[in-house]
Amino acid sequence: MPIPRLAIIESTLREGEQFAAANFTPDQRRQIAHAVDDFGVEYIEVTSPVASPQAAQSCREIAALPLSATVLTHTRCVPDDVRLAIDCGVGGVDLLFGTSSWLRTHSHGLSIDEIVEAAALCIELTREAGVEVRFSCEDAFRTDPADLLRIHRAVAALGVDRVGLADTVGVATPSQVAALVAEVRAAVDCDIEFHAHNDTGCAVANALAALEAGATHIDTTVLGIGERNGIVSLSGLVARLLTVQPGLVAGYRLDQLTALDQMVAGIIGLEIPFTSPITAPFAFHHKAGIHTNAVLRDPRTYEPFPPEQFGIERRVLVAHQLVGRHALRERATSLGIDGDEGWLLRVTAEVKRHAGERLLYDDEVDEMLRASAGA
Ligand code: HCA
Ligand code: CU
Repeated sequence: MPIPRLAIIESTLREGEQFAAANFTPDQRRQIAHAVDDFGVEYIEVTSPVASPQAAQSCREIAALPLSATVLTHTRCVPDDVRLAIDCGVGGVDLLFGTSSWLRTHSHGLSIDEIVEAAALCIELTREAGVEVRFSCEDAFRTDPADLLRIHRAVAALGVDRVGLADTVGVATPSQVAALVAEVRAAVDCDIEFHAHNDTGCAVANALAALEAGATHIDTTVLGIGERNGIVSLSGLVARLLTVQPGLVAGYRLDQLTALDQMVAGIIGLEIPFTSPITAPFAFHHKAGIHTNAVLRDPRTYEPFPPEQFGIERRVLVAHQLVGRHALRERATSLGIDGDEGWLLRVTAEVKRHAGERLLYDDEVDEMLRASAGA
């Protein structure tokens, strides 16, 4: 069954700020808000205004920007926090509560009924203000499923726009996510949001499992930054969906993804991780001769999707000992150099010999092609 729809809740300005290396200035927050808005996300989530006077100031500023996305803020189920959030002018309030026995014992000590009671008051306040309201269970996958369903049914009956499930410590497997989201899907009529941490490397896979089971909203951050090693990355979600159901991401400005990742990487002072889908510096570099031969004939052989849609050029690497003659032929042709098959075999052997001995650079290979062609 195709996934009926997707809305991205871009949380670089909330979950992303919880990343160890992220300390955004007000200017950087505005810059990020504009960039993810231009990319086309439906929602931008910002840090709770309760966090600090600066957070409140930024929340007001971002909420007042001329953005297409709806600005949400994260809020505990505390009436004064909700009042402040609404006063900041946001378009929606993301309420949350820790519902696992871990958090109920070691964090707030409340029973399920008390959680629903606290939520009810805040849901009412938010609805009265005429803005969107979501209620999410923190640590949903270590919460007794009967408790989770009871809470979600209760808040859905109180009129929330969305219920949320957070895999707060990144322990859920795709099949667990599919099963629990399907149970929630059957229990409520409202939208379902999923928030996945990446502690075990399953965040993106879990997001897909959630969507396939009926979730409608996925939380992302640029580069996946967040608490510990973060959550679903925007580029990871885009890559995942592109091979499954490209129509779901066709409306986003995919050509801006690399610049977006580069911008946030620059702000936090880190490189884009080499494992980052789509935007990693070598994501469309091809090396081994056995691959490059096929790639040069038809790039679909070794690419999940064409790089051109992201404004990225594929590269076929030639300065290494795994180089194949087809790659060198291509390189020579691009330099306007021609030669027969014997020449190609000789120059291939030469490149391999040099590259086996030391690090070789592209311009040295170009020089070998020129010199041997002229010889
Ligand atoms: C947090 C916890 C959270 C909330 C997710 C959500 C998590 O940092 O406050 O709002 O659904 O991972 O549980 O990010
Ligand atoms: Cu989180």
